[in-house]
Amino acid sequence: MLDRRKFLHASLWSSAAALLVPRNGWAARANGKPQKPLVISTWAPNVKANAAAWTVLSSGGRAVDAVEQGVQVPEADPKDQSVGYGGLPDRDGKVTLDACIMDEHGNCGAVMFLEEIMHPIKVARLVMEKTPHVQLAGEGALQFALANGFKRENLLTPESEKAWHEWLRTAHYDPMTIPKLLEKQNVPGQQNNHDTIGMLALDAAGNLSGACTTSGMAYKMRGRVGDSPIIGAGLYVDNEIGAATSTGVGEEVVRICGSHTVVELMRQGLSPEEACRQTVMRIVKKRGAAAKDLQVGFIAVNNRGTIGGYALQKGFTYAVQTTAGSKVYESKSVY
Ligand code: SD4
Repeated sequence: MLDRRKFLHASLWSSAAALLVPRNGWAARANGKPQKPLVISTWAPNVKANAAAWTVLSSGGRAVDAVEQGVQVPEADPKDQSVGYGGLPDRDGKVTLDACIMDEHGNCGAVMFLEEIMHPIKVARLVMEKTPHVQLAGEGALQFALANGFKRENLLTPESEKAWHEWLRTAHYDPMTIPKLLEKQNVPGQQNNHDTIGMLALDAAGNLSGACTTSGMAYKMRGRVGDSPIIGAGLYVDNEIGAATSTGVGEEVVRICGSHTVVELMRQGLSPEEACRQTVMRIVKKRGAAAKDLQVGFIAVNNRGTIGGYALQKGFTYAVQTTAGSKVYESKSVY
């Protein structure tokens, strides 16, 4: 994966697009018709994930298949230290994964605290389709994956192990200092650790789905589960209205049922960007001055293909692909 800073610098067109394109109106405005198909993901480097989703969407496939395909790109990328293989471990040096998926019918599945499985999103989909449950965790999720033909793999790369050993020198957990530590260590491809992929798609039939997958906050306590596999927090889809997903400090997102809140605000008539902004502002209201030291970002799409995003801090980006091409946006932010 490209270094994020280099990626943004290299993609001059992307920031130009961000300036030229009205963030609220780009996708849906053509002839007043819904813009579809469409895929939107957290973080600029996920243009590659969008491209994988696009192969499904552009051939008339279902949104749920598109997001499942798309998020497997960072899951399998050893250089992406926030998702799947190569993810930064917990404080005990173990890579533990969280993922969920939700389709246009409100079906959903999730795995959390899952170890040694490269593609947690595929296991989440099987939870959705093959079990009477929504969520499987830890050992049970692993057993379910193995029973369904998944292979155990070591997901801790030498680079992530090295970063963990560096962290152990202080063993101080602070989500906002980890990015600085990684920069100091010059870990390739890693500018900050808020890099969960949340992906939302609107297919040619007008149906919405979403997926979210992560290795969670680096150096978290063993057993910690964030927002990403929690339906309503890290992801929510309502085919009548729209869909939303999040990245950042999961505890803050869970406290406000973040993605569900975004969708409910869109139901009240807000644009995706304004719904994301008002949801972020709930964190500001609850946390007061402490919000200045946190990062949370949301992206959303409504069922007409209008997109939006908003974050607490500067630096949050999102990637969009439509029939008009691929674009990267820098999100507006509170601070
Ligand atoms: C979590 N939301 O586990 C995730 C963190 C994140 O890249 O976005 N990491 O809280």
